[in-house]
Amino acid sequence: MQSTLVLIKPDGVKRNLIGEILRRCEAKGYVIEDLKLFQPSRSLLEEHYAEHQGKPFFEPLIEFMLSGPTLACKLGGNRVIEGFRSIAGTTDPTTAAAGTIRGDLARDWGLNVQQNLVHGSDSEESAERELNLWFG
Ligand code: DAT
Ligand code: MG
Repeated sequence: MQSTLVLIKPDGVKRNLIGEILRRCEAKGYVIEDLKLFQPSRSLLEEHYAEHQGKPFFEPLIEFMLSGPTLACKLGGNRVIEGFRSIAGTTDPTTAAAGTIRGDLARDWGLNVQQNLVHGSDSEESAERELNLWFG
């Protein structure tokens, strides 16, 4: 069994999409192993997004993630890391495929950061690091 970190970002929480997004995870067959709704600190977010430090969208991304509570979810299942990213869709919500969380439920609001509802770990190494950060 594998586990991944899923975040429902502040846009998803504010838009009352927690139920819809978790429903899609469960309907796909993955298992919710832990849940935590809270406002992460700047230092947690900077560590979480460390790979993007120095990029032009880094500070807007952190500010967006500080704009309200996030739901952190430990999601489990065989190949869930790959599988959740597949049901989430690609990063840019405008072009994310229909049928995915981002493709069906998100769009570009014309802000300088992509408000794309969810985060999912991108590798086993990231999942272990991120689960420790958010649930450790
Ligand atoms: P993902 O969340 O699909 O793994 P990522 O790790 O490359 O994407 O980027 C993290 C977040 O940063 C992403 O969900 C939204 C934001 N972001 C990424 N690229 C961006 C860009 N070119 N402009 C604005 N925001 C961006
Ligand atoms: Mg990423």
